[in-house]
Amino acid sequence: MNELKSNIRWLAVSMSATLLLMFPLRSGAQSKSASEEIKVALPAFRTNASKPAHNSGTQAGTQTKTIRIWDACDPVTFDAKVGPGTCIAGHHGQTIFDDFFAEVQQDRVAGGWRFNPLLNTTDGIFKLVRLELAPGDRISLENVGGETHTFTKVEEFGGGFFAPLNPLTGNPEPAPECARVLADGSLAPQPESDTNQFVEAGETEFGPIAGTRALPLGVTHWQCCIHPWMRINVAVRDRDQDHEHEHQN
Ligand SMILES: [Cu+2]
Repeated sequence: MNELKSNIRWLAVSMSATLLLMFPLRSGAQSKSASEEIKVALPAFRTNASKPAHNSGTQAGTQTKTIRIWDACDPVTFDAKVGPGTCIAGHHGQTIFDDFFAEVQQDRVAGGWRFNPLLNTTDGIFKLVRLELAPGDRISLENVGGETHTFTKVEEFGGGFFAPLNPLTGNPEPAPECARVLADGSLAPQPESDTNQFVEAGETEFGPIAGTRALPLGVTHWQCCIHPWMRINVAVRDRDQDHEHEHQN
C-alpha cells in the first residue's frame, strides 16, 4: 500500500515537474492544452491516507519534538501556475505565486517557506537552531502550510527534485537523496522512505526516532526536496552526555 502510494506520488510529482519544465513558470501565457495537462498531473499528489498524528506510548523520559513546516502559498495563484491541488485552501497563505517566485529570484529563499525551529532569538543569541534530541526522542512533523513538503536526510544540502527552483536558489546540483537525474536530464523524486518523508498540507506525522539508523547519534542534515532553502540540522546526543558543546554551531 505504501509502495503504491509512493509510486503514485512519484509519478504525479515527476509529471508535474516535467510539465513545469516544458512550460516555464514565468510564462504569462500558458496554452490551454498545457493547463489541461497540468490539471491531470497534480491531484494524485494528494492521494495519501492519513498518517499517525498523535504521540502515545513513548518510553519514559523521551520527548516528541515538533518541527512545524510553514509556507505561505496563495491557493488561487499557485494552483493556476503550477496546477490544481498545489496549494490547499484554508491554511496559512496569502503570498501570490509571482511574489513567491520574485522573492526566490532575488533572495534565493522565500522567507515564509521554512522549518521551525529556525532561529534562536532568546538570551542574546541569534543563530540557526540545531534541534537537540536524545535517543528515543521522536520528531513530529506538522505541516501547517498549504503545500506538500519533504523532510529528507542529506549528506550535504543541495537542490531538490523540482528543477525550476534549484538554480534560482544557488543549488544547481540536486542532493542525490532528493532527486535522481534521468537520462534526458530531468529530475525524478527519490521514493519515500523513513529518511525521505513527504508531508502533505495540513498533516502531522511522525518523523524519525532519535538513536535509530534513520536518525543516529551525531548531527544530521535535513531539507525539503521541493524548496531547497528549507533546512534544519538535528543533533542526537546521549542524555547523560554533558552539553559542553551545546553552544557550538
Ligand atoms: Cu518545501
